[in-house]
Amino acid sequence: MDMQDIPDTDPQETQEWLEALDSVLKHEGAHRAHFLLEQLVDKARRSGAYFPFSATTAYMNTIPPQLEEHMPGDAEIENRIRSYVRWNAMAMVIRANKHTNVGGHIASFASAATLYDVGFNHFWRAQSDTFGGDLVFVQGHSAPGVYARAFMLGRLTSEQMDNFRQEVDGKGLSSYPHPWLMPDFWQFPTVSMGLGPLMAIYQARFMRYMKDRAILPAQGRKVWAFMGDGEMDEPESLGAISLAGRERLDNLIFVINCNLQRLDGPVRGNGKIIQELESDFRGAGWNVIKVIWGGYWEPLFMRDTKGILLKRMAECVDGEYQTFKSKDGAYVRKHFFGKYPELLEMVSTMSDDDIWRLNRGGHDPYKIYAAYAAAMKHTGQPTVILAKTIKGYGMGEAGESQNITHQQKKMGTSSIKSFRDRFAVPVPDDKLEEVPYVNFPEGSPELKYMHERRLALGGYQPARRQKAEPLEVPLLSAFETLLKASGAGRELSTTMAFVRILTTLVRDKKIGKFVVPIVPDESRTFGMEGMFRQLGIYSHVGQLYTPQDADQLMFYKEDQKGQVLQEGINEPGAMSSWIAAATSYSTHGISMIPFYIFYSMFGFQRVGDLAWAAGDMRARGFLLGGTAGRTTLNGEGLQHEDGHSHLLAATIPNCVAYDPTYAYELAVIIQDGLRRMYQNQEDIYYYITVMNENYEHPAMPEGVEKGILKGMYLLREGKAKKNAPKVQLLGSGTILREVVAGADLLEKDFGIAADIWSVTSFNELRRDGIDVQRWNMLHPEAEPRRSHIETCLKDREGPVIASTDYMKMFADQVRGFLPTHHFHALGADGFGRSDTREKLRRFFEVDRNYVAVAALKALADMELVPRKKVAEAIKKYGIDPEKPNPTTV
Ligand SMILES: Cc1ncc(C[n+]2csc(CCOP(=O)(O)OP(=O)(O)O)c2C)c(N)n1
Ligand SMILES: [Mg+2]
Repeated sequence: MDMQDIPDTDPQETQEWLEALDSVLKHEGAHRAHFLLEQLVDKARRSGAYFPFSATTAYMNTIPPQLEEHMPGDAEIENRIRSYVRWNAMAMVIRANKHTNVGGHIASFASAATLYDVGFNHFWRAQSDTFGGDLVFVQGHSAPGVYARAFMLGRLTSEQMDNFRQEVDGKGLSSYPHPWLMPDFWQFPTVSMGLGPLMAIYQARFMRYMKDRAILPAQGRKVWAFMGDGEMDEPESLGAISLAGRERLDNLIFVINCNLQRLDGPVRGNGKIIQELESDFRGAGWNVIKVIWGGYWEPLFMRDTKGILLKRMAECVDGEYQTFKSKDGAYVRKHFFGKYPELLEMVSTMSDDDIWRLNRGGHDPYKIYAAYAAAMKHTGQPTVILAKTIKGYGMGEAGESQNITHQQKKMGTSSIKSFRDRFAVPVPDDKLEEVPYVNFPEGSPELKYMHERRLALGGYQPARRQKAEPLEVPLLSAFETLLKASGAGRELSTTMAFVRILTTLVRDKKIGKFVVPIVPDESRTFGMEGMFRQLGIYSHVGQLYTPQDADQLMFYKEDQKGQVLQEGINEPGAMSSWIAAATSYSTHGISMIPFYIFYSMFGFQRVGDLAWAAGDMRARGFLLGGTAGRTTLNGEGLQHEDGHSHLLAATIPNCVAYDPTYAYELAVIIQDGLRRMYQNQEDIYYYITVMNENYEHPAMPEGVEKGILKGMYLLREGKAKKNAPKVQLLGSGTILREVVAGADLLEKDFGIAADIWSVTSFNELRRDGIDVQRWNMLHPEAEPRRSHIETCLKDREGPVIASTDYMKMFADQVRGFLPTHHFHALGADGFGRSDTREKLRRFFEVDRNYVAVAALKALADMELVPRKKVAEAIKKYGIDPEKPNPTTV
């Protein structure tokens, strides 16, 4: 039973208890009152009484008026500024949609204007030479309001405003916050709902990691994240709040704009989103500040001695609250106050207009200021501010509180007129049609005020730093041991080679401390447990227990200065940590070098949208897809064997992906990645697959570095007799070794000369091919350029056979850029299954025998060998021609 449903069977007794409490509050304070109440509840529970748990408080503002910190500054001026910002935000959307259909949103910012305004005027400190700045995640659909303010401050031109959502010809403004598109303005992409809240939590956590490791000074910086109430239904939005609570991230402030609506309709028509979120966040250990009612309600609360108003407020559901604000004062009188005669009496002297003016907390700058000030001061917990607002505030019949409001991008002249009147914007009637931008003249008190407020807070926002001090990265020779042959009988996997590289890097005097190893719960899988002890696992509180393995060399060491981020079984969280580290050059002006290693199957397909956001954010760092390949992970199966992560990586334009085979290839790739990202400061990131199959590694052949980086190089020249038929065999990852074995079979059994090419990146070969093809198309009369793959193969004879441990589509990417059309791709299409590597390679038809058969068939198609040779090989290698296609079984 809810509190409000329990009948008061003895009001006099109730009154006595309440008076006793009042007296304690008055004479001994809130702490004492809290203590007594907890004692009472505890006593009752221990005596066997059943008290249902309630994580919610009354449907009131958390901060009572007498404890509100008063807003400094000039409220009148701020109000005028806000009105102009509102108008310009609306105008830019309407103007953009007059001659185009580019879309845009008015209603979201209309509901959030005051929430942003108070932040910009009083709280958000810019980054400067001496201060790191607060980080503000702006809600994606509120972007027009942020542009409007930047325009008034002279940071954007009216031409740019008119080019909202029209970026192609230059001088445009992106629809939403996208650092990729506006690299000196937006810091955080937020429009894919849920990612903003999740990334903000890890941003705050990473900021503390940097501080604990003495890389950043303690400056009391905050991460502010704005989000919609509908957005909170995304699992990503709430999924990490317990981490923020557990780690007591008091540098984090969420502001949830509870306008009660999402795109289609109410968020919780039959309930109350603010109450629901309050219990979620309180349960997760957050400080919750509800900003529900505006100041105009206060006289009514004073008269609500019997709590009837509060009861009415509590029993109303959000669907009703929304409907009230789509009507008028008379409707609210009848349907809200009208339910109880005492309430009707309470408002009897108020006009309908007075009733209509009863405001919501999220539209009252004083209440918002008080909430923000309290959040800034709160220690030991993250804070969430739940602000109740009205969607489409000020849009009147064109959208205020209406279900259609989210997508409203046009307003009729009469709605524009009432918008103008409501916010007193000086646009004459004959200009209304045009919806002109408004601004305060140079030297006006308002414009001065706007600039002064920002200067007092260190400068303008949003603003994004594009470069940091370059790092001095090690030369390739630092990884010398990996460039040499591993030696007879000394087998290792590329994962082990990677761990050696990482170990070398963390020991590097110049950049070692900037390296951030990140793992979900898989360090032991990757052989990285040595780093636990060596580097320590980051924990803000250090280690409060003796670890079970304390007597061992590589014990589980948690440490406040720990370098490893061990995220638990939480790939989205680990990815968000990686993003925070990979963008640290911008957010903190210090380049960090994150290496996030994970089960490749739980990479791109699990956190693909974050990987996309990372590209947008111009992240710089390394992602390592461990235990990669569909046939290489012995014995696992359908959910673990990755045959497509490279294709997913290819969808991200600035992600450079490699599938190396040998330790020296890995060393060359990582060294060059360090050079490109941290020395040259290119906005790219790396995805590298590493495998767990142990084998011997050859020494690096002379002069192959360039080829490794471009995507392919000649590994071995065909050895057969001079006039023998020739084939070009391409391979990547562990399957390259099957290709080598296949070449041996071709030479030994059929006298065919096979040149072997190690393809480190089909993705890069394709990008290069497309680029060259495009240039040649547009320069028909110029000397044609050649792609790297064409340069490699142009003077080589025979068909091309490419084999990988990924879907055939992976190798097939290069088909269009070859000098020959005789091309065949082998790959592991279909669901994985558990078995040994040998069996799986046979099953997926990527083993050495299939390499040989595919090569012979391609030669037969070119009439360079008779067809019967192919049949012979099929028989010789014990292949069943009637075996079903592995994709189908
Ligand atoms: C992952 C994802 N799904 C769907 C959308 C499309 N979308 C954009 S805004 C919106 C409604 C947002 O409602 P709310 O979070 O309450 O924000 P408001 O505009 O009300 O402030 C939706 C569904 C999106 N941007 N991202
Ligand atoms: Mg909403």
